[in-house]
Amino acid sequence: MIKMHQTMRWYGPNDPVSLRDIRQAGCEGVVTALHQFAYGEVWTKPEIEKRKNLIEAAGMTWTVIESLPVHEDIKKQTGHWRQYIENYKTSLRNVADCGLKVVTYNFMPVLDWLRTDISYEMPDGSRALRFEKSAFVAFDLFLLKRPGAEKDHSDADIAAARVRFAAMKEAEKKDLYHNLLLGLPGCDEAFTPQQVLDALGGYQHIDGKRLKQHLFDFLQEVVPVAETCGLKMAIHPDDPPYPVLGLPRIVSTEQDLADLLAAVPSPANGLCFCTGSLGARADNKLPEMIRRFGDRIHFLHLRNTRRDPAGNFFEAGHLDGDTDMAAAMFEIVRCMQRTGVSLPMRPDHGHQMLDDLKKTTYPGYSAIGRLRGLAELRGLEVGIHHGKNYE
Ligand code: DNO
Repeated sequence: MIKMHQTMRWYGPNDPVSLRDIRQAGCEGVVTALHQFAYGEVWTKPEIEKRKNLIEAAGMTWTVIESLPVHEDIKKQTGHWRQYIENYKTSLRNVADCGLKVVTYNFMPVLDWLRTDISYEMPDGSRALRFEKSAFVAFDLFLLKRPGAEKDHSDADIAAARVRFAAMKEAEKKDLYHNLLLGLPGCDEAFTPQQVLDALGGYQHIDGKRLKQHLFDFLQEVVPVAETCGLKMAIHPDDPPYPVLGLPRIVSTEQDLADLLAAVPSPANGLCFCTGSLGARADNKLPEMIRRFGDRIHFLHLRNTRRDPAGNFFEAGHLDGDTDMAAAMFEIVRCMQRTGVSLPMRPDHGHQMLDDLKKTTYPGYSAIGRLRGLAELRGLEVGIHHGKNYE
Protein backbone atom coordinates (compact mmCIF):
# COMPACT_ATOMS: atom_id res chain seq x y z
CA MET A 1 0.00 0.00 0.00
CA ILE A 2 1.52 3.34 -1.05
CA LYS A 3 0.83 6.29 1.21
CA MET A 4 1.44 10.02 0.85
CA HIS A 5 4.76 11.39 2.10
CA GLN A 6 3.80 13.88 4.83
CA THR A 7 5.56 17.20 5.06
CA MET A 8 5.12 20.72 6.33
CA ARG A 9 6.49 23.94 5.02
CA TRP A 10 9.34 25.45 6.98
CA TYR A 11 10.49 29.01 6.38
CA GLY A 12 14.02 28.29 7.58
CA PRO A 13 15.94 28.97 10.79
CA ASN A 14 13.94 32.14 11.55
CA ASP A 15 10.58 30.38 11.35
CA PRO A 16 8.89 30.45 14.78
CA VAL A 17 7.70 26.93 13.99
CA SER A 18 10.74 24.73 14.53
CA LEU A 19 11.90 21.56 12.82
CA ARG A 20 11.18 19.75 16.06
CA ASP A 21 7.58 20.99 15.96
CA ILE A 22 7.26 19.70 12.43
CA ARG A 23 8.75 16.35 13.36
CA GLN A 24 6.37 16.04 16.30
CA ALA A 25 3.44 16.72 13.98
CA GLY A 26 4.35 13.39 12.39
CA CYS A 27 6.11 14.70 9.29
CA GLU A 28 8.74 12.70 7.47
CA GLY A 29 9.80 15.58 5.32
CA VAL A 30 10.10 19.33 5.06
CA VAL A 31 9.31 21.77 2.28
CA THR A 32 11.53 24.81 2.26
CA ALA A 33 13.44 27.34 0.18
CA LEU A 34 16.57 29.40 0.46
CA HIS A 35 14.93 32.76 0.98
CA GLN A 36 18.34 34.40 1.42
CA PHE A 37 18.87 34.35 -2.36
CA ALA A 38 17.24 37.14 -4.33
CA TYR A 39 14.94 36.14 -7.19
CA GLY A 40 17.08 35.24 -10.19
CA GLU A 41 20.26 34.53 -8.23
CA VAL A 42 21.94 31.13 -8.46
CA TRP A 43 21.43 28.87 -5.46
CA THR A 44 24.86 27.69 -4.44
CA LYS A 45 25.70 24.16 -3.37
CA PRO A 46 27.17 25.01 0.06
CA GLU A 47 23.97 26.84 1.04
CA ILE A 48 21.79 24.02 -0.27
CA GLU A 49 23.86 21.46 1.65
CA LYS A 50 23.72 23.52 4.80
CA ARG A 51 19.92 23.64 4.74
CA LYS A 52 19.68 19.97 3.88
CA ASN A 53 21.92 19.01 6.78
CA LEU A 54 19.83 21.02 9.24
CA ILE A 55 16.71 19.16 8.17
CA GLU A 56 18.37 15.75 8.23
CA ALA A 57 19.80 16.41 11.68
CA ALA A 58 16.19 16.86 12.82
CA GLY A 59 15.32 13.40 11.49
CA MET A 60 13.57 14.42 8.26
CA THR A 61 14.32 14.86 4.58
CA TRP A 62 14.16 18.01 2.47
CA THR A 63 11.49 16.59 0.22
CA VAL A 64 10.41 19.55 -1.91
CA ILE A 65 11.81 22.96 -2.76
CA GLU A 66 9.11 25.60 -2.49
CA SER A 67 9.83 27.77 -4.27
CA LEU A 68 12.64 28.22 -6.71
CA PRO A 69 11.22 31.57 -7.82
CA VAL A 70 10.99 32.66 -11.43
CA HIS A 71 12.28 36.20 -11.94
CA GLU A 72 9.76 38.76 -13.24
CA ASP A 73 12.00 39.39 -16.27
CA ILE A 74 11.45 35.78 -17.37
CA LYS A 75 7.68 36.18 -17.11
CA LYS A 76 7.79 39.41 -19.12
CA GLN A 77 10.71 38.42 -21.37
CA THR A 78 12.40 41.70 -20.68
CA GLY A 79 15.78 42.80 -19.35
CA HIS A 80 18.09 39.98 -18.38
CA TRP A 81 15.55 37.19 -18.84
CA ARG A 82 17.86 34.94 -20.82
CA GLN A 83 20.54 35.20 -18.14
CA TYR A 84 17.93 34.47 -15.45
CA ILE A 85 16.89 31.33 -17.31
CA GLU A 86 20.53 30.23 -17.39
CA ASN A 87 20.78 30.95 -13.68
CA TYR A 88 17.64 28.91 -13.10
CA LYS A 89 19.18 25.96 -14.93
CA THR A 90 22.33 26.25 -12.83
CA SER A 91 20.24 26.27 -9.66
CA LEU A 92 18.41 23.17 -10.89
CA ARG A 93 21.68 21.37 -11.50
CA ASN A 94 22.96 22.42 -8.08
CA VAL A 95 19.90 21.24 -6.17
CA ALA A 96 19.92 17.96 -8.09
CA ASP A 97 23.59 17.44 -7.27
CA CYS A 98 22.67 17.83 -3.60
CA GLY A 99 20.07 15.07 -3.95
CA LEU A 100 16.85 17.08 -4.15
CA LYS A 101 14.03 15.78 -6.31
CA VAL A 102 11.04 18.14 -6.58
CA VAL A 103 11.00 21.86 -7.37
CA THR A 104 7.89 24.00 -6.94
CA TYR A 105 7.51 27.37 -8.61
CA ASN A 106 4.76 29.60 -9.93
CA PHE A 107 4.21 31.85 -12.90
CA MET A 108 1.93 34.46 -11.33
CA PRO A 109 2.82 37.98 -12.39
CA VAL A 110 3.85 40.33 -9.58
CA LEU A 111 1.79 38.86 -6.73
CA ASP A 112 1.98 35.28 -5.52
CA TRP A 113 -1.25 35.22 -3.50
CA LEU A 114 -3.96 37.67 -2.48
CA ARG A 115 -6.10 37.92 0.64
CA THR A 116 -7.93 40.91 2.06
CA ASP A 117 -7.98 39.56 5.61
CA ILE A 118 -5.37 37.39 7.31
CA SER A 119 -7.16 37.21 10.63
CA TYR A 120 -10.80 36.45 9.82
CA GLU A 121 -12.56 35.28 12.94
CA MET A 122 -14.33 31.93 12.68
CA PRO A 123 -17.35 31.18 14.91
CA ASP A 124 -15.10 29.17 17.27
CA GLY A 125 -12.63 32.05 17.74
CA SER A 126 -9.89 30.66 15.50
CA ARG A 127 -8.64 32.79 12.63
CA ALA A 128 -8.49 32.16 8.90
CA LEU A 129 -7.36 33.85 5.70
CA ARG A 130 -10.11 35.40 3.62
CA PHE A 131 -10.69 37.10 0.28
CA GLU A 132 -13.50 39.62 0.36
CA LYS A 133 -14.52 40.89 -3.04
CA SER A 134 -15.79 44.36 -2.05
CA ALA A 135 -12.72 45.07 0.04
CA PHE A 136 -10.50 43.95 -2.82
CA VAL A 137 -12.32 46.17 -5.34
CA ALA A 138 -12.12 49.05 -2.84
CA PHE A 139 -8.37 48.53 -2.58
CA ASP A 140 -7.99 48.53 -6.35
CA LEU A 141 -10.12 51.65 -6.92
CA PHE A 142 -9.58 53.78 -3.85
CA LEU A 143 -6.27 52.80 -2.23
CA LEU A 144 -4.14 51.76 -5.17
CA LYS A 145 -6.11 53.98 -7.57
CA ARG A 146 -5.06 51.80 -10.50
CA PRO A 147 -5.68 53.64 -13.78
CA GLY A 148 -8.45 51.90 -15.73
CA ALA A 149 -9.44 49.69 -12.78
CA GLU A 150 -13.16 50.51 -13.27
CA LYS A 151 -13.09 48.56 -16.53
CA ASP A 152 -12.24 45.36 -14.67
CA HIS A 153 -15.15 45.47 -12.24
CA SER A 154 -18.92 45.37 -12.74
CA ASP A 155 -21.06 48.39 -11.80
CA ALA A 156 -22.60 46.39 -8.97
CA ASP A 157 -19.15 45.47 -7.58
CA ILE A 158 -18.00 49.08 -7.78
CA ALA A 159 -21.13 50.28 -5.97
CA ALA A 160 -20.63 47.66 -3.24
CA ALA A 161 -16.96 48.60 -2.92
CA ARG A 162 -17.87 52.28 -2.52
CA VAL A 163 -20.22 51.49 0.36
CA ARG A 164 -17.64 49.16 1.91
CA PHE A 165 -14.86 51.73 1.66
CA ALA A 166 -16.97 54.55 3.11
CA ALA A 167 -17.55 52.45 6.23
CA MET A 168 -13.87 51.58 6.69
CA LYS A 169 -11.86 53.13 9.49
CA GLU A 170 -8.30 54.27 8.79
CA ALA A 171 -6.78 51.29 10.61
CA GLU A 172 -8.82 48.88 8.50
CA LYS A 173 -7.68 50.60 5.31
CA LYS A 174 -4.10 50.27 6.43
CA ASP A 175 -4.51 46.56 7.20
CA LEU A 176 -6.25 45.96 3.89
CA TYR A 177 -3.44 47.62 1.97
CA HIS A 178 -0.82 45.68 3.92
CA ASN A 179 -2.60 42.31 3.60
CA LEU A 180 -3.13 42.55 -0.12
CA LEU A 181 0.55 43.17 -0.72
CA LEU A 182 1.81 40.28 1.40
CA GLY A 183 2.20 38.17 -1.73
CA LEU A 184 4.82 40.54 -3.14
CA PRO A 185 8.40 39.31 -2.99
CA GLY A 186 10.17 41.07 -0.15
CA CYS A 187 6.83 41.86 1.46
CA ASP A 188 8.51 42.92 4.71
CA GLU A 189 9.16 46.26 3.09
CA ALA A 190 6.43 48.87 2.74
CA PHE A 191 5.50 49.41 -0.89
CA THR A 192 4.09 52.71 -2.05
CA PRO A 193 1.08 52.59 -4.40
CA GLN A 194 3.35 53.99 -7.11
CA GLN A 195 5.81 51.11 -6.74
CA VAL A 196 2.98 48.62 -7.02
CA LEU A 197 1.51 50.43 -10.02
CA ASP A 198 4.92 50.39 -11.71
CA ALA A 199 5.20 46.63 -11.20
CA LEU A 200 1.68 46.09 -12.56
CA GLY A 201 2.44 48.43 -15.47
CA GLY A 202 5.16 46.07 -16.63
CA TYR A 203 2.39 43.72 -17.79
CA GLN A 204 0.39 46.33 -19.64
CA HIS A 205 1.11 44.75 -23.01
CA ILE A 206 1.11 41.15 -21.87
CA ASP A 207 -2.21 39.38 -22.16
CA GLY A 208 -3.00 35.82 -21.10
CA LYS A 209 -2.04 34.36 -24.48
CA ARG A 210 1.34 35.98 -24.43
CA LEU A 211 2.07 35.13 -20.81
CA LYS A 212 1.23 31.50 -21.59
CA GLN A 213 3.73 31.57 -24.43
CA HIS A 214 6.34 32.98 -22.05
CA LEU A 215 5.63 30.13 -19.64
CA PHE A 216 5.97 27.58 -22.43
CA ASP A 217 9.24 29.18 -23.56
CA PHE A 218 10.54 28.94 -20.00
CA LEU A 219 9.46 25.30 -19.74
CA GLN A 220 11.08 24.41 -23.03
CA GLU A 221 14.35 25.69 -21.65
CA VAL A 222 14.32 24.33 -18.11
CA VAL A 223 12.37 21.05 -18.29
CA PRO A 224 15.02 19.21 -20.35
CA VAL A 225 17.60 20.21 -17.72
CA ALA A 226 15.32 19.00 -14.94
CA GLU A 227 14.69 15.76 -16.76
CA THR A 228 18.40 15.12 -17.33
CA CYS A 229 19.25 15.64 -13.70
CA GLY A 230 16.32 13.64 -12.33
CA LEU A 231 14.23 16.53 -11.01
CA LYS A 232 10.50 17.01 -11.17
CA MET A 233 9.12 20.50 -11.72
CA ALA A 234 5.78 21.27 -10.04
CA ILE A 235 4.00 24.47 -10.99
CA HIS A 236 1.72 26.01 -8.41
CA PRO A 237 -1.65 27.30 -9.66
CA ASP A 238 -2.80 30.90 -9.42
CA ASP A 239 -4.21 32.06 -6.11
CA PRO A 240 -6.94 33.17 -6.54
CA PRO A 241 -7.42 31.43 -9.88
CA TYR A 242 -8.52 34.34 -12.07
CA PRO A 243 -7.07 37.62 -13.37
CA VAL A 244 -6.52 40.27 -10.68
CA LEU A 245 -5.45 43.92 -10.77
CA GLY A 246 -5.38 43.85 -14.55
CA LEU A 247 -2.83 41.01 -14.52
CA PRO A 248 -3.27 37.90 -16.64
CA ARG A 249 -3.42 34.55 -14.85
CA ILE A 250 -2.71 31.41 -16.81
CA VAL A 251 -2.56 28.50 -14.37
CA SER A 252 -6.13 28.64 -13.11
CA THR A 253 -8.31 26.13 -14.93
CA GLU A 254 -8.31 22.51 -16.06
CA GLN A 255 -7.64 23.73 -19.60
CA ASP A 256 -4.65 25.80 -18.43
CA LEU A 257 -3.16 22.74 -16.75
CA ALA A 258 -3.78 20.59 -19.81
CA ASP A 259 -2.14 23.25 -22.02
CA LEU A 260 1.02 23.60 -19.99
CA LEU A 261 1.45 19.84 -19.62
CA ALA A 262 0.95 19.37 -23.36
CA ALA A 263 3.36 22.21 -24.20
CA VAL A 264 6.26 20.15 -22.84
CA PRO A 265 5.14 16.54 -22.49
CA SER A 266 8.06 15.38 -20.32
CA PRO A 267 7.17 13.74 -16.99
CA ALA A 268 9.55 16.29 -15.43
CA ASN A 269 7.01 18.99 -16.32
CA GLY A 270 4.36 18.53 -13.68
CA LEU A 271 2.01 20.07 -11.17
CA CYS A 272 1.87 21.15 -7.59
CA PHE A 273 -1.82 20.35 -7.23
CA CYS A 274 -3.15 22.92 -4.76
CA THR A 275 -6.74 22.07 -3.87
CA GLY A 276 -7.09 25.39 -2.03
CA SER A 277 -6.10 27.60 -4.95
CA LEU A 278 -7.88 25.62 -7.65
CA GLY A 279 -10.89 25.05 -5.42
CA ALA A 280 -11.65 28.77 -5.22
CA ARG A 281 -13.27 28.33 -8.68
CA ALA A 282 -16.56 26.45 -8.81
CA ASP A 283 -15.82 25.15 -12.32
CA ASN A 284 -12.66 23.31 -11.24
CA LYS A 285 -13.82 19.77 -10.48
CA LEU A 286 -10.91 18.66 -8.37
CA PRO A 287 -11.43 14.87 -8.09
CA GLU A 288 -11.82 14.67 -11.89
CA MET A 289 -8.72 16.81 -12.37
CA ILE A 290 -6.67 14.57 -10.07
CA ARG A 291 -7.88 11.58 -12.03
CA ARG A 292 -6.94 13.23 -15.32
CA PHE A 293 -3.56 14.67 -14.36
CA GLY A 294 -2.50 12.18 -11.68
CA ASP A 295 0.59 10.99 -13.51
CA ARG A 296 1.92 14.52 -13.70
CA ILE A 297 1.17 15.57 -10.11
CA HIS A 298 4.45 15.73 -8.19
CA PHE A 299 3.34 17.56 -5.07
CA LEU A 300 0.06 18.13 -3.21
CA HIS A 301 -1.11 21.16 -1.28
CA LEU A 302 -4.24 20.08 0.54
CA ARG A 303 -6.53 22.83 1.76
CA ASN A 304 -10.17 23.84 1.47
CA THR A 305 -12.09 27.03 0.79
CA ARG A 306 -15.70 28.07 1.26
CA ARG A 307 -17.04 30.33 -1.49
CA ASP A 308 -20.17 32.45 -1.56
CA PRO A 309 -22.16 33.82 -4.51
CA ALA A 310 -20.75 37.34 -3.97
CA GLY A 311 -17.26 36.17 -4.93
CA ASN A 312 -15.84 35.99 -1.41
CA PHE A 313 -14.08 32.97 -0.01
CA PHE A 314 -12.37 32.01 3.20
CA GLU A 315 -10.05 29.16 4.05
CA ALA A 316 -12.24 26.57 5.73
CA GLY A 317 -11.09 23.58 7.78
CA HIS A 318 -9.25 21.02 5.67
CA LEU A 319 -12.24 18.69 5.57
CA ASP A 320 -14.84 21.47 5.41
CA GLY A 321 -15.46 23.86 2.57
CA ASP A 322 -16.59 23.36 -0.99
CA THR A 323 -14.02 20.80 -2.03
CA ASP A 324 -15.10 17.28 -1.27
CA MET A 325 -11.77 16.36 0.30
CA ALA A 326 -12.76 12.73 0.73
CA ALA A 327 -13.46 12.44 -3.00
CA ALA A 328 -10.18 14.22 -3.80
CA MET A 329 -8.25 11.98 -1.41
CA PHE A 330 -9.87 8.91 -2.90
CA GLU A 331 -8.46 9.89 -6.30
CA ILE A 332 -5.05 10.61 -4.78
CA VAL A 333 -4.96 7.20 -3.12
CA ARG A 334 -6.05 5.49 -6.31
CA CYS A 335 -3.49 7.39 -8.35
CA MET A 336 -0.65 6.40 -6.03
CA GLN A 337 -1.60 2.71 -6.11
CA ARG A 338 -1.63 2.87 -9.91
CA THR A 339 1.66 4.72 -10.36
CA GLY A 340 3.47 3.23 -7.38
CA VAL A 341 4.65 6.73 -6.39
CA SER A 342 4.28 8.10 -2.85
CA LEU A 343 3.26 11.72 -3.44
CA PRO A 344 4.66 14.37 -1.13
CA MET A 345 1.89 16.40 0.45
CA ARG A 346 1.61 19.22 2.90
CA PRO A 347 -1.42 20.48 4.76
CA ASP A 348 -1.62 23.88 3.14
CA HIS A 349 -2.26 26.64 5.66
CA GLY A 350 -4.26 26.12 8.82
CA HIS A 351 -6.34 28.19 11.18
CA GLN A 352 -4.59 30.19 13.84
CA MET A 353 -5.93 28.61 17.02
CA LEU A 354 -5.27 27.73 20.66
CA ASP A 355 -1.84 28.92 21.83
CA ASP A 356 -0.96 30.14 18.37
CA LEU A 357 -3.47 32.98 18.73
CA LYS A 358 -0.85 34.63 20.94
CA LYS A 359 2.01 34.12 18.49
CA THR A 360 3.15 35.79 15.32
CA THR A 361 3.77 33.35 12.50
CA TYR A 362 3.69 33.56 8.72
CA PRO A 363 0.06 34.10 7.67
CA GLY A 364 -1.53 30.67 7.29
CA TYR A 365 1.53 28.88 8.67
CA SER A 366 0.98 28.63 12.42
CA ALA A 367 1.76 25.18 13.82
CA ILE A 368 -1.39 23.96 15.52
CA GLY A 369 -3.87 24.62 12.72
CA ARG A 370 -1.61 22.83 10.28
CA LEU A 371 -1.15 19.99 12.71
CA ARG A 372 -4.94 19.67 12.92
CA GLY A 373 -5.19 19.72 9.12
CA LEU A 374 -2.46 17.13 8.74
CA ALA A 375 -4.05 14.85 11.33
CA GLU A 376 -7.42 15.06 9.60
CA LEU A 377 -5.95 14.40 6.18
CA ARG A 378 -3.81 11.54 7.46
CA GLY A 379 -6.87 9.94 9.05
CA LEU A 380 -8.83 10.35 5.86
CA GLU A 381 -6.10 8.65 3.86
CA VAL A 382 -5.83 5.75 6.29
CA GLY A 383 -9.61 5.33 6.23
CA ILE A 384 -9.61 5.13 2.46
CA HIS A 385 -6.79 2.58 2.48
CA HIS A 386 -8.73 0.57 4.99
CA GLY A 387 -11.68 0.47 2.61
CA LYS A 388 -9.26 -0.94 -0.01
CA ASN A 389 -11.64 -0.19 -2.81
CA TYR A 390 -9.69 1.73 -5.38
CA GLU A 391 -12.10 1.12 -8.24
C1 DNO B 1 1.05 30.21 -0.24
C2 DNO B 1 1.80 29.29 -1.10
C3 DNO B 1 2.40 29.97 -2.32
C4 DNO B 1 3.34 29.02 -3.03
C5 DNO B 1 3.95 29.54 -4.29
C6 DNO B 1 4.69 28.45 -5.01
O1 DNO B 1 0.76 29.90 0.86
O2 DNO B 1 1.08 28.19 -1.43
O3 DNO B 1 3.09 31.10 -1.90
O4 DNO B 1 4.39 28.70 -2.17
O5 DNO B 1 3.02 30.07 -5.14
O6 DNO B 1 5.60 29.00 -5.91
